[in-house]
Amino acid sequence: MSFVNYNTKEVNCKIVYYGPGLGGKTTNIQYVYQKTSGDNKGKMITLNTENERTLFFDFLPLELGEVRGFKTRFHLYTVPGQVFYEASRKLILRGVDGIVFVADSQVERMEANIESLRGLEKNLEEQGYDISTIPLVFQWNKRDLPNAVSVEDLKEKLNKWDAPEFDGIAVSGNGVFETLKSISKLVLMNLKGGLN
Ligand SMILES: Nc1nc2c(ncn2[C@@H]2O[C@H](COP(=O)(O)OP(=O)(O)OP(=O)(O)O)[C@@H](O)[C@H]2O)c(=O)[nH]1
Ligand SMILES: [Mg+2]
Repeated sequence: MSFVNYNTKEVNCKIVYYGPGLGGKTTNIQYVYQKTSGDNKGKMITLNTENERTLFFDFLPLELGEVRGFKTRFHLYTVPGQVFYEASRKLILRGVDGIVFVADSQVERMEANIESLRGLEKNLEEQGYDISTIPLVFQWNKRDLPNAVSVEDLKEKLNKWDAPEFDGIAVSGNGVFETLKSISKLVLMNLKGGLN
């Protein structure tokens, strides 16, 4: 749930990057961090295992301009994708305003994508959210790899809600800002009616 401060005219929104382990969630927000100027970003916080897997979360605060005179601040989080960190994922989803599902296009990760998405649906439901109404965007990541399945296949198996979707090669930044712009727009549209 976004936090609106009417005294300081600020809005804080929470965007969570969700998806299977090694899908490229951390790479997405690292790229955003690298390409955003210092005035508009805060410190990126990363809690990793020694082999660079996300242990608890990554966190990046961003300022993305004004909407109706309110300064908008986005807090980007990633969840740890490894299967056994379910409790952390639940915690990180609390108060979420928008979700980027980063799918791994590789054929051998299709089951992991499906399982992760199922987990997301369930975790949202437990917190009283409905995946069909919450702002949601898909990123088909790792399009550069030879074992990537077709986008049609990913769409059919994962995007039942016809949510916006983008091809990604997060290691080189392809699709990263398109994805972020799309989700922030959806979140702000959801919120706009409430800003007066
Ligand atoms: N070839 C290729 N590799 C990628 C791409 N995006 C990310 N990677 C690589 O995939 C590996 C995992 O990326 P991460 O961003 O750490 O994945 P994650 O989703 O945060 O993983 P967890 O934290 O374990 O959930 C890294 O070695 C990345 O460099 C991509 O588009 N193409
Ligand atoms: Mg990670």
